[in-house]
Amino acid sequence: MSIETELVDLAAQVAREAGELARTRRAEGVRLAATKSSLADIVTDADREVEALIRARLRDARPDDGFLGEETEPESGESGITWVVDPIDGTVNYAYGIPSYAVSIAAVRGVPLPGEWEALAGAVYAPAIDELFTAARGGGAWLGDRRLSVTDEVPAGALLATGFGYDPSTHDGDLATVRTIMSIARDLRRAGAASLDLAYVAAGRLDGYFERGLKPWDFAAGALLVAEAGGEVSRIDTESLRPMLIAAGTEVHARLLALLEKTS
Ligand code: LIP
Repeated sequence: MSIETELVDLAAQVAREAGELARTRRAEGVRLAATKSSLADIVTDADREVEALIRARLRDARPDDGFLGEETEPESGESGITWVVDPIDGTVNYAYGIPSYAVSIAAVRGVPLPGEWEALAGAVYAPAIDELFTAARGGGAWLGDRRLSVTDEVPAGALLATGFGYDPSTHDGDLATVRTIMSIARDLRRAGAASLDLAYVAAGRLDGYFERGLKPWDFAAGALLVAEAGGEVSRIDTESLRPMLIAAGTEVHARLLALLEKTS
């Protein structure tokens, strides 16, 4: 068995178990545990409990790997592989009871920094609708047993998704970017979970996605899904505090990149 297959099987198994815990806690009622960068940037007890479960399962299975998660301290490992984890991506949706949230688990090799790491495997699991997206490097992207492919033709314009940060002072600039991007769009979606936006690009449910200021755990797994589904993923303004991530099929990616480079 290749390392990529071993890692994606483990990611899928842990994502499912973690997703079931998140779904159960949601049904029981969610408690706000704390706020982070702003009042809008929340963490719930479930976020912390789910990350603890994921961390424990991965440590039991692969004790020499590193861990980089949204809610706990990073840990380097000896194996050269690091797990990049968002226990509940779409936390605000989750807290409000909107079913658009996901467990995102990726395994990367090398320095665990975007642009330096080599993504080997990823799983994005949406427990509320029981959809598990997976990808292993070189093995394609999958929704269950259905192989995924990005779109390439957008005769009516591109169906795009984006998101906004928790810092209200960034909203004017992001909305100005949206205004520019609408010149190539048929419509825009703002679903609130980057990992699912990226999974939907991989599945052809969206023609493209762009967002500034994502954290590594928001996109580590979803970016691999898009690449393995034949799409392109790039980051610009990487020296800024809020790099821009772009993901789409080749034609829409080129159009997005041309427009977004002008606005950066
Ligand atoms: C969220 C992202 C979303 C973005 C939100 C937030 P979280 O991650 O998935 O795309 O627009 O601002 O960053 O905080 O739910 O893990």
